This record gives sequence, C-alpha cells and structure tokens, in this order.
Amino acid sequence: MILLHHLRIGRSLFTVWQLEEFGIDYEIKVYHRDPKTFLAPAELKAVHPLGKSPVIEDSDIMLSESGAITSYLLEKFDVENKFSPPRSQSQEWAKFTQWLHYPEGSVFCPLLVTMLLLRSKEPHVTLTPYSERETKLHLGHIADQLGDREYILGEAFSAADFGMTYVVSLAKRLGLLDSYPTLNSYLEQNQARPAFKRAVEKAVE
Ligand SMILES: N[C@@H](CCC(=O)N[C@@H](CS)C(=O)NCC(=O)O)C(=O)O
Repeated sequence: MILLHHLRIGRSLFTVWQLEEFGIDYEIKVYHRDPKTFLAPAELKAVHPLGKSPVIEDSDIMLSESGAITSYLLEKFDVENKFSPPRSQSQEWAKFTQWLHYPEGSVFCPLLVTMLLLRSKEPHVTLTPYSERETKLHLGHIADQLGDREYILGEAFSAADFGMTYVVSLAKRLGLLDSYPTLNSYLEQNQARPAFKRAVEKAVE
C-alpha cells in the first residue's frame, strides 16, 4: 500500500489526484504548514531530509519529487498505458516526458518568484522584469500547446496533465490568468474530473 506524506496547501494534492485517477490503494498522512512561516512542520523532516511534500513510501522505497513519483506510479500501475504512451512509441513517449517535466523544471520558478514579489509588495529591479517576462512566456507556451485541444497531449488526458494543472492553478491563484481563456477552461475542465473532486475531498478537508 502506498503511503503519501501530504502537506496541506501545495502540490501533493496533485499526487492524491493521480492516486485517485489510477485507482491505487493508498493512505494519506496529513501535515499542516506553520501558520507564520508557511513552511512544512519538522515532522516532515523526520520522514525525508528535505522536509518537503509530496513524499511517498511503497514497501521498501521512499520517493520525493512530484515528477519522479508520477513516473514511478505510471511504471508500476499504468500497465495498460491509459495515462502515458508506451515506451515502444519512442517519439510520443519522448514528447510526453518533455511535458511531464516542464511544469516543475521551467514553469514553477517564475511563478514562485511572482509569489514572493507579491508578498514583499515592492517591485525588484531584476526579479520583477524576470517574473513578468517568464510567466508570460510560459503561460503563452502552454496556451499555444493546448490550442483548441482539451489536454496537453491532445485529445486524451494523460499524466502530463497533473503537473500542468498544478502550475496553471498556481498561476490562477496569483491572478495571472485573466488574459488566458484557454488556461482557465483547461483548469476548470480538469478540476471537474471525478478523481480530482475525490482528491479534494480527501486531501483538503
Ligand atoms: N520539486 C519538488 C518540490 C517540493 C516542494 O517544494 N514542496 C512544497 C509544497 S508545494 C513544500 O513541501 N514546501 C514546504 C517547505 O518548503 O517547508 C517536487 O516537485 O515535489
């Protein structure tokens, strides 16, 4: 049985969503952020040296990093390739891998800088232009990739949509989606999935 170490308010909600979509048996251990610092509690450091979430345990393996957790869950549980192209389709698989890693690898950093700037309320000489330029670049890139299609790989939902939905939802929270109707629709459609709703019931309550 998978044990998910889940920190309230953050990306591990999207790991709960995956577990729900995949139909995997799992348990959740919930942690709460420090109300003043918004950091994870020390208990999470007792689980993993970084003290961050998500972390999963499965028999004798412990894994951090949301993208790596997705790859692990796919490898072990998505035996019918419902959520990713098979490796034998090398080009489709490579493109899938690119979109799987893109949210955490490229999109999250400018969103985090934007979030920190909002907290400080003062513009910064280098960080403000960086955050404006890079968020526009990446949100535009995601909107272009979606085009008229429902999901990041096209017509079918895939595991690349988990991390993408996370960064788009964060952009929404930061008030960055006003000029991106495509991203708003993408978010609404994914958050309306029954598995997402179940994840919210289990992880947010
Ligand atoms: N790159 C990691 C990031 C993990 C991470 O920073 N998680 C945040 C929650 S969204 C966290 O645990 N923050 C609490 C802290 O830094 O104390 C991943 O993709 O899993």
